[in-house]
Amino acid sequence: MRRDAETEMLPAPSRGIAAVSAIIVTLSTFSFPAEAQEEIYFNDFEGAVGAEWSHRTTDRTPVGARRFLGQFGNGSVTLTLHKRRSGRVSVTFDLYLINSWDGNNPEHGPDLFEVTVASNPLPSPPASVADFKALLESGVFNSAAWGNPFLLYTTFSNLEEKGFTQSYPSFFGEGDHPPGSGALEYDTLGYSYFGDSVYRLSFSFEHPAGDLILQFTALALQDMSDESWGLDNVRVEGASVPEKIDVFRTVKIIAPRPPYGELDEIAPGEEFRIEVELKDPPPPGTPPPVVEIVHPSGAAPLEISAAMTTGDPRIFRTAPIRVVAPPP
Ligand SMILES: [Ca+2]
Ligand SMILES: [Ca+2]
Ligand SMILES: [Ca+2]
Repeated sequence: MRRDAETEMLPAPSRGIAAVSAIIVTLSTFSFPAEAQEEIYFNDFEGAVGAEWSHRTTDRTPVGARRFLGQFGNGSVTLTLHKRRSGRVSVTFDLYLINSWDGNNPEHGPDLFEVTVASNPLPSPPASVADFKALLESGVFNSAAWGNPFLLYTTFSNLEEKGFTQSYPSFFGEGDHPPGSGALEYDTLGYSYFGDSVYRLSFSFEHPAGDLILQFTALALQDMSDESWGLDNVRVEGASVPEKIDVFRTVKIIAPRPPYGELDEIAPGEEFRIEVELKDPPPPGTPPPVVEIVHPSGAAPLEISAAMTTGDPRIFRTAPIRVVAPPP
């Protein structure tokens, strides 16, 4: 893939430099190859649980002795990760729903589970289930303008014995499905009070660089002995390569006589170089970018494509470019 470096030239000044009088280098479309995904985080909770989790309780399932994060009742558990690049994030995890989750049943439920991107929050998060439901019904909770912070807001039911329906795989308020709809496993973990279920949930969303905070929340549950939950096999993948570099530390024109900076005037016959310094090195194996300079008159007295190379992976510099006078 070719990397382009855009340049613009200012109109010729009045002081009589005939050809190229001033150059401003913007390099606004300098870009690297298509983004790849890499694993940012994985934990199956068979070993240690680190400080990235707000709660570090673990338990083992009665059948299979699978170790997982939990058990939890009402409230939130967060995972905080440092994300080096902006771009698409993919999250996959197994949700263990233990004992008598009642789904949409209005008497014993609704038994709600929510996943949000807490590092990209709503302007004013809902304070209660009722507020959240009002937000849901307003149709704005999933606004792209808010960065799609709500990945999941739904109910689950383990109560096929009583025919209690659940919202999943729809959002709460948008569906009424049989217990266990969409489950990876049903009644496999060995819990005796109306059983259990396992859902493998995957989400993908855009997120800026910086801390990524995923928040897992249960709402409106009965006691922990009645219904609880846990997490297992949590995997987070994120962009390993930026789609576009917009992190120039400096862009300058280097010529034999000072001073030279971002904006400069260069007379015919003079040589100059363009140097770009990035804040971060580009991915290994990335070919050098190309800078293009075209005279604004369209007469193309200075039409140059110059590869930029140096020994430092963060610094690109053109070979000397000679300014020539435009044709009469
Ligand atoms: Ca496990
Ligand atoms: Ca229950
Ligand atoms: Ca319940």
